Amino acid sequence: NHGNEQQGGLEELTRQRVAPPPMYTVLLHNDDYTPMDFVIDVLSRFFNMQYEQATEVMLKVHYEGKGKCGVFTAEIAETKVQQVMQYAKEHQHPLLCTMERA
Ligand code: TYC
Repeated sequence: NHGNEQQGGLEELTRQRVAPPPMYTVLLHNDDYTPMDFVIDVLSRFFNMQYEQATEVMLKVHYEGKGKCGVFTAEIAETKVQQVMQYAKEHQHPLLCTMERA
C-alpha cells in the first residue's frame, strides 16, 4: 500500500515497530500462618530483593493484605507464581502468590 505510506498513514507510523508486550504484576497475599522469615526468603530467592527491601514488602503484605513482588511479561510472571507456590507447598506453608494484568 504505497499510496498510504507516502501519505504517512497508519502503516508508515507503525513501520518497523512492535507493540510492547502485556505486563503482569506478581502479588503475594497475607495469611495467618506463613512465617515472616519465610516470606522474606521467598522475596530474596525468587524476586532478587535485598533483605531490607524484602522485609519492607513482607510487612506491607502483612499489614495491608497484599503486595507487589514485581512486574513481568506473562511467561516470566507465570513461572514466578509456579515457583513460589511450589516452594511454599514444599515447606507446608499456605502462602498465596498470584498475578494480574499490570
Ligand atoms: N501474616 C504472617 C505472620 O504474621 C506473615 C506473612 C506476611 C504471611 C506476608 C504471608 O504474604 C505473607 N506470620
